[in-house]
Amino acid sequence: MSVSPFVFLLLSAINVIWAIGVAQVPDLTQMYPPLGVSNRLYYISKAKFVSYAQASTWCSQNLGGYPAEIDTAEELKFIEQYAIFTKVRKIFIAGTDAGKDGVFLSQRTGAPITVFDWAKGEPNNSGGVEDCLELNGNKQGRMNDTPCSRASVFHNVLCERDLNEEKRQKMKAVP
Ligand SMILES: [Ca+2]
Ligand SMILES: [Ca+2]
Repeated sequence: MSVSPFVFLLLSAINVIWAIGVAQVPDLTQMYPPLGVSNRLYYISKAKFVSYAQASTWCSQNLGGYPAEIDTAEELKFIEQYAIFTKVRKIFIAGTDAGKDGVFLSQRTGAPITVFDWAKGEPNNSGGVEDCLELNGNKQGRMNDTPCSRASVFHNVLCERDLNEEKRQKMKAVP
């Protein structure tokens, strides 16, 4: 049986502490094994949420991250593999086109999302209410536009914490 190199990047609790310097032992029963690469940490919740806002809160309360923002094609390829690994069907990531249909911006920073890998037939803004983004772990990890909040639609969330960005911000804060 061949083992993908991807599997070796999945982190144990000890490695999460080492990688991001969290003071507390992360509760790994609440998430799929976190994934670490070049000073960035990714983790998918086991909990499901009916709104993006709830999902975003979960990210910050668990390991201090935010719903993952896709910045490059490499990053997208990487987290698609993670989504496929977990087999989770509906996974929130950052991005909303509530302002202008088809123009996706990060909820956290307002920066445009420019890298996409849509599932077949997407984005379709089904029912005119699909303003958020998800990855489908059952469709090669590809993207779909999905409702940001709907009582009957449950999403897990893929969170990201970027230590490079945190370091840059710390340096900027020094007078
Ligand atoms: Ca990112
Ligand atoms: Ca859709």
